[in-house]
Amino acid sequence: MKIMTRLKTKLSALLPFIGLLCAQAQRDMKTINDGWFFRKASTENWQPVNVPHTYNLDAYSQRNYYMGKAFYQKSFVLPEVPQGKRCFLKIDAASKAADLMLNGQKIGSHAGGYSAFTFDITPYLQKNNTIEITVDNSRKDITPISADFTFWGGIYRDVWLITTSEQHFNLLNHGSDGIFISTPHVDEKEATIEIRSEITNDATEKATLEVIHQIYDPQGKLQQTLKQRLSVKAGETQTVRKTSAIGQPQLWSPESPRLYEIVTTLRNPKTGMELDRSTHKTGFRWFSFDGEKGFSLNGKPYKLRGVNRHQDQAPVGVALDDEAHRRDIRLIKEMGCNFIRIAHYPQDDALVEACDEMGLLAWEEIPIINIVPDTPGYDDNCETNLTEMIRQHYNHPSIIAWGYMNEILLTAPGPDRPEWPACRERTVKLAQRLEKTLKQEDPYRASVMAFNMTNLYNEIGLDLVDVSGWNLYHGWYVGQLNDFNRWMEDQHARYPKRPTIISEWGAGSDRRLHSKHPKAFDFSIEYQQTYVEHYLPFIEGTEYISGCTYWNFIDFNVAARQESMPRVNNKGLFYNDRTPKDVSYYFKAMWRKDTPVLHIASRDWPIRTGDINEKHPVKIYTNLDEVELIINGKSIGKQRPANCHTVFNVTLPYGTSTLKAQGDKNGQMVEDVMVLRLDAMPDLAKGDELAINVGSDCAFTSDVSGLTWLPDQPYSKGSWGYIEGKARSTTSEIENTTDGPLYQTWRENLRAYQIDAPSGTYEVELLMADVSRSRPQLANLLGRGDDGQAIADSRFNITICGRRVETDFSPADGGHYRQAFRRRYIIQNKENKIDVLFETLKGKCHLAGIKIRKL
Ligand code: GCB
Ligand code: CA
Repeated sequence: MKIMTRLKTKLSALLPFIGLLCAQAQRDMKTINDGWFFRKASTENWQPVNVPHTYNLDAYSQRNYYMGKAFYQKSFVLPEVPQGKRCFLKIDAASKAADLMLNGQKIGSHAGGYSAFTFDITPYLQKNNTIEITVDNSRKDITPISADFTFWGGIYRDVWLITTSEQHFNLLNHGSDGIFISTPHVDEKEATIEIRSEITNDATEKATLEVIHQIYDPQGKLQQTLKQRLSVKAGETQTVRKTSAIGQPQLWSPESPRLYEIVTTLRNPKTGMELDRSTHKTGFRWFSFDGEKGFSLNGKPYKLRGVNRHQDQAPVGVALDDEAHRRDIRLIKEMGCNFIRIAHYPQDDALVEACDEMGLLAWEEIPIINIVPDTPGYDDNCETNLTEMIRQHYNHPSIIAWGYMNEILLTAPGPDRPEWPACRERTVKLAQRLEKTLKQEDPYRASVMAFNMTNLYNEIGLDLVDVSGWNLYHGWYVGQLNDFNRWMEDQHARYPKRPTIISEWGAGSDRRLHSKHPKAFDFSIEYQQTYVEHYLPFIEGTEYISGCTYWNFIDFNVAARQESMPRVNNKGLFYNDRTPKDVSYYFKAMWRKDTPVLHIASRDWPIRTGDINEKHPVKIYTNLDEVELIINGKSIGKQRPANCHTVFNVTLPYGTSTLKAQGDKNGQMVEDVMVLRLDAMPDLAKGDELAINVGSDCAFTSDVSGLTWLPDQPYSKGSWGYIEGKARSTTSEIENTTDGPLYQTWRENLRAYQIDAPSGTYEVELLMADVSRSRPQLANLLGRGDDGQAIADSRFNITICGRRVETDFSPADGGHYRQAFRRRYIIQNKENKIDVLFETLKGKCHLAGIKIRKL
């Protein structure tokens, strides 16, 4: 094989392994992330890679990203095969499934893309070693099988080589390290700590051993030492349980995340030699969920304020280094969150450790989403995934809840369908099984599930979990904003004892789209703001709601999603590159009481177009009582914000203006400064381009050309606009353009588009797309804004300034469905107006955009 010879020439690079395996006693851990070779099953070409690695960067450019097998290989040399030691290979995640070989022998396999797994590789080691791992992200028996995110394939977390002595803590327990710390009881006066450790003796003789736990307080002072001797037969694993009381525990909370450290060592009591060692952190806190009173932490009512977190970031997908995970927790904390839903799957250890250290309570879950399939092996795999998640992250004090199903009835057949009884039975049976496992594994945390907008969850018994999470998108996918309040009020009236949390709520936004009249599904920055400004006060003001997690922290990749930014779910409070959207400062203003927040919310809309007399809204997000706005050194006045925001409607000079917002918080002056630009309305006489986003209330600014397409308007004399017709829209992807949103809105059945302009020669450009054949959408899109069908098979004539430019024409001519196109016509305007007349022959004529320029 070609690769083998190539690998052999790299021997010198692999020498560090030798040192590792010669180390004395104790545990030796190192990553072996570098020096791998990779190929997809679809190609013969090996390429050198490091892990974390994903083979799905294609998800950034195509809907049908690669789903299938891929191979990873790495070779290394040992000068001598280790004696009296054990070697383990630990992989923090390989999606979705992995088969492992060492030196041609199978060492095991793992099913599940989001948790770690470990194998004892000692028996297979020799002088020259080759690890071969086959990864497969297409397996249908492994959850998730359907969901609104990309199933990134690859070894996308760390790979570890761990060497221990022959007596060691059990590293073969579902990816954990065999040490489990819990705090079954905590109050201000006293806490109980329970430490369970599993000790394995891999030697050929019985061993007398000693386990020692040293508990250090947050200041690093040794508080207690717990010891136990045991004797373990050859080849056996034994469990030692130690329980102890800690007086006056220093409590852990998001506001003061005080961690105790527990150093666990395994010794030979005769020689005193240390055999193994592992360090963990724990924290003392207690909590409860209540149907009337909501959540409480350490005995006090405590609103959970959080976001959901997907992990991906362009251009690396999910192949993230640890510091990226920690950076996210820092940003989430800074916004004022005290809570995170680690959704929809277990995430990197670095993330959960950061939650402990920086102070975020956490809900972590496994990805059982949309429907429970009737696939052999699926349920068993779900249970294993749940067990792995709990055992791997058991010791983290930040975690308060484990989840195992998300919107599990979303794509299930409805109760009126013949398949329903079987599906319902399957779903409830799996939930019951997982609930039981969860409580056996961890009786000290809450179980939780996320429901979507139907009461069926309660009716069929999926309310078996401790806490009902509601994913509610009223005012986005369905209904009006107020339906959200009504939904929760109705739920609470019906089930007053059920603890509830708003596990998802969110609206999409696209920096290129802006509106003074925002509405659901226009993807404007302004609608997302309107949406959150409605939801959050209700959540904050309603005692029985334990709290919320906004969907989502970031704009994240979904290869199959369409909407305004294909392949992106743009409900983020931050862009995918982690720069904040203005809206994130609303949360910060609402949630941070410890620091003044003052933010001019126009970073996402820094360039406006309009007349000199026109009023422009300038929104301020703040937690101050009063704010003054100063434009170019001149005060516009003071306003008192309500609901953490206020809007100044201002006129601006053309060009750039410096905006300064200022106020004081307890005598401390705070200010925020930004530059805003006002461009004059295009003047055709001067050769400006007049570009109009026909059929939309949104201004659209192309991020390629920087040109702004103005919102549409009805025609009035001396101006421009449409004559008759109806505005429509679609969420289907429009291809062949980077300006998709322009084409996703159009006006149909218009009689004319008219622009009053001085006589002369003009170029008139019409923007169109055949949108009649929309693509099937993801299950999540509950059908808002898809009007495309209405214009199927339309044919029409177009006449501009008396000249027929298109006859019996259809945007679908040539079979270019959903393809954007622009056509430019050079015309003579002799009557001080450009009128584009439409004459429908069949169906409905339509126009998505128009651009005029005088030559
Ligand atoms: C949901 C899903 C989540 C989606 C979200 C959305 O309810 O739980 O996975 O991404 O809605 O944006 O549609
Ligand atoms: Ca349009």
